[in-house]
Amino acid sequence: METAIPVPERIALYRTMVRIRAFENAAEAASQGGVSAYGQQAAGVAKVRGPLHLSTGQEAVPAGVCAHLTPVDYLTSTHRGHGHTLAKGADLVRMMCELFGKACGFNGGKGGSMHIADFSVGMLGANGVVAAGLPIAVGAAHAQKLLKQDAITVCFFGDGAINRGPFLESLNWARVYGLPVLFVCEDNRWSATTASGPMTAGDGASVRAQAMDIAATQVDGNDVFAVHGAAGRLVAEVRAGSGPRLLHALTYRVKGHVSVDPAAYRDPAEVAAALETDPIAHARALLAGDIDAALLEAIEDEAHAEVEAALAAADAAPWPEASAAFSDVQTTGEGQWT
Ligand SMILES: Cc1ncc(C[n+]2csc(CCOP(=O)(O)OP(=O)(O)O)c2C)c(N)n1
Repeated sequence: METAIPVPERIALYRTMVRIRAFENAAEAASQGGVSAYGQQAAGVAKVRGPLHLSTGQEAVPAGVCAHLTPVDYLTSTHRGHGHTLAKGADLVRMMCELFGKACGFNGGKGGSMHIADFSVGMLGANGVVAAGLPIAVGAAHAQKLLKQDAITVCFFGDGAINRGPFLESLNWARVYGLPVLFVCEDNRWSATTASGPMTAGDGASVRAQAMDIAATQVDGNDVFAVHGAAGRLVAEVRAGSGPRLLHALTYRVKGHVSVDPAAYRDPAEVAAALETDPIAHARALLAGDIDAALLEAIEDEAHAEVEAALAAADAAPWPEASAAFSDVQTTGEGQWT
């Protein structure tokens, strides 16, 4: 373990992971018609509609990386962005409201899971287009450089995204202009229903970055303390003016591609082996010697209570006004209800 991390920071990392897991479990249950991930199933009305891409089992990556960021740093996310958004400090109740389609959500209830953004904490947006966050991050980092800001940009993307053109274009641009950006590849070994390995030439994100003269580090993405250590070193370099860096975090997508995907195409033995490396259980084991188990349980209880309150608040919150349907969307003419 990275023993140099002070106890309060290790507890904070644990809390971040537990909050992400609690939020996603509850959102998944709500999408299936359950009122709570921890209570009984409800009558069956789905409160969350539309696809949910869950980051279950990947919580250590956003927790370990975002612990080094401040609200003025920027972050771009993916279609699997709940963890990134929460770790960056976005309000959990407003996130749940957005998933419920309510007016109090970050996008007034019109965007849902894949469009959550919260500029007040530097979270520039989830994105349903694979690899689309990369050029947005580089643009944001270029603005930071031109404006001579101290802040940096962090860009999360999946292992599938490295096979799309924007990955090459963005890393090239960032290196040529020496931009303050940390690229973070969350390598969960799957791209929707396809295993990433057999469709990826070479050794993946870090090796491709090095080929473009961008220093890269590979890390166990299920060890939050290792991620924290590696990300801390890279973030410090980027802040000091090194130009871009890349963190390649090896993790695993525990659930299906989306919440309705049973992932029957996977070998059960592969999933079972991955569950053995669950990042929350792993952190709990590493903390056991130094921290009272009762404190860790209290952190989990707090997270569950916070999420239950968010579910209740989102359920009770008003729907958007019909008149809001055409606000904050692209103008393509005189849209109106007929
Ligand atoms: C440009 C584009 N192509 C295809 C899709 C369909 N799609 C959605 S997620 C996904 C897999 C992405 O894999 P990865 O980047 O590894 O992220 P992960 O889902 O594993 O987090 C695909 C192919 C898309 N959304 N955008």
